[in-house]
Amino acid sequence: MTSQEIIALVKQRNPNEPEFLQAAEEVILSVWPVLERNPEFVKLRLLERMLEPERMITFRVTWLDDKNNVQVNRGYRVQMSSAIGPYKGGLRFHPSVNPSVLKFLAFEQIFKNALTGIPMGGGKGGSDFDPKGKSDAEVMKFCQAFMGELARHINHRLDVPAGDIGVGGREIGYLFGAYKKIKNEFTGVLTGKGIGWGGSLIRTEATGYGLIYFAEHMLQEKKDSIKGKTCLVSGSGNVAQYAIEKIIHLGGKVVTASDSNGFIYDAAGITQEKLEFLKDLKNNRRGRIKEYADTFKCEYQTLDANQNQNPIWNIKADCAFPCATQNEVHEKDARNLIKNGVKLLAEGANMPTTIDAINILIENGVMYAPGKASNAGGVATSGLEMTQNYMGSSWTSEEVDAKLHVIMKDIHQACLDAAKVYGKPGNYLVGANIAGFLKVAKAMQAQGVI
Ligand code: NDP
Ligand code: 2IT
Repeated sequence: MTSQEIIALVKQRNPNEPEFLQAAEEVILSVWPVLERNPEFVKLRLLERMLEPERMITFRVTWLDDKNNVQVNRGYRVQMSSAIGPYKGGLRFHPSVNPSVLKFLAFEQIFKNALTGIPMGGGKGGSDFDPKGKSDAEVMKFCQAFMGELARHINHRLDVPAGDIGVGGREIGYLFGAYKKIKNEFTGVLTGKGIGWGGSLIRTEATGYGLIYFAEHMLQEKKDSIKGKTCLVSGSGNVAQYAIEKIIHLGGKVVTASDSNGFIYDAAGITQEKLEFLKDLKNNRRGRIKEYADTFKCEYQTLDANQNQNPIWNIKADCAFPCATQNEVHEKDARNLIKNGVKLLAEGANMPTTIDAINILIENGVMYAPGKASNAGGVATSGLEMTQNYMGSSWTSEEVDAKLHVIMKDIHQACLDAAKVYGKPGNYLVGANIAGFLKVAKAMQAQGVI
C-alpha cells in the first residue's frame, strides 16, 4: 500500500469529515518513511487501525432549561486508542462539535499522549451544547444529563475525560458530582478537578505554561529566548490566559487576545493586572473581550469567522501562539506573519494552522511547533493528576511545575531526535508525529491483532 492509497481509503470511509481527513493526512504523510523502514508495520496495518476508533459512542442528551422547555442535544465519546494506556482526552461543548471534529481531536490525542511519556491512550468527547448565554443551573442540568449516559462508558482505569473548549472548572465540577452520585464511588474519573477534591495544582495553568516552556526550548536552539519578544496570542480562554501569563513571567510582551467576536490589539502590552481583568471577565463574568478594549482604551476589531484570513495575524511581532480553535491560521495569514517578521509559531490550540499555512511557514524558515507537541502540557498534567489520585496524595505546585518543565523539555528533545533520524532536522511536525507514532506502533505490535 502507498501513502496515497491509505489517504484515499480514509476519505472513502469517512466522507464529509474534513477535519478528521486533515489530521489524518498530515500524520500519514509524515510517518510514511517509518513504514518504509518497517514493512512489518505495514503488514500489521497499524496506521489503518489507528485511524479507526476502537469504539465511538453517540447518545441523546435531554434536559429542561430554566423556562422548563425540553432541550435535546447530542453527546459523544470517541475511544480512539488504548494501545498504551486508558483512553484520555478532553470534552468539548461547542455548537460546532460533530464526529469529524471529535475524531480529529481524538486522533491527535493518541500521538500527543504518547509524547508525554505517561501511559495514556487517546480519546475525546463532547456535545453540540452551547454553554454561552446559559445560566449556571442550565449548565448543571445539562452536565448531569450528559453524565447520565457517559457514566456507563467510563471509569478511572478505562477512560478519563477532562476539559476542552467550553468545559472548564465549573463543568468538571458538575460532571464529577453527577458521576459520583450515579456510580456511588469517589475516584479520579475526570481530571481538571478542583483543588481539595482530587484536582492537581498547576493543571489549570499547565497547557499555557507548557506551551511557553516548549517555545522557550525552541528559541534556545537558536541561542535566543522569549525575553523581550513581542507575541501574538489568539483566544482568551484557559490556554490563552496562561500562555499570556507565562510570557509575561519570562519578560515577553503580549499585544493581542481574542474571542469568537473579535480581537484586542494592546500595543502597550497586556500586563499581569490587565490579565487579571481578562481572567475575571472570561471566567467569572463570562463577558466579551470588547470590554477589555473599552476599559483599557486599546484597539478592537471584529472577526468574521467565514473569512479565510484572520487580521490578528497581520500585526508586527516576533512570535505567534494560536490558542483558540482549529483552522484559525490560513495560507494568507502565514504570509502575513512572515511579512511582519514572525520567527516562531507554536500551537496552543489543536490544529489551528491549515496544512498549506504550515508548509509556507516551514518553507520560509519559521520555527513551527504542532499542537500535539507544544500543547501537551495540559494532558501531561492530567496524567500527573491521575497518578496523584492513584497514590491517594498530592504534590506541591513547585513539584508539579518542575515535572511539567521536564516533560516539555523531553518532548522537545524527542521531536528533534526523531526528525534528525528521519532526515528532517529541526522539523518539529515530522518529529512529533514520528516519535508519537513509533511508541504506539510498538505497543500495538506487541499486543497482537486486536
Ligand atoms: P476555552 O473554552 O477556555 O477558550 C476557547 C477560546 O477560543 C475562547 O476565547 C473562545 O472564544 C475562542 N474560540 C472557541 N471557538 C472559536 C471559534 N470557532 N472561533 C473563534 N474563536 C473561538 O478553551 P481552551 O482554552 O481550553 O481551548 C483552546 C484550544 O486549546 C482548543 O483548540 C483546545 O482543543 C486546545 N487545548 C486545550 C487544552 C486544555 O487543557 N484546556 C489542552 C490542549 C489543547 P468565545 O469565548 O467567544 O467562545
Ligand atoms: O486537547 C487536550 O489535550 C486537552 N483538551 C486536555 C486533555 C486532558 O485529558 O487533559
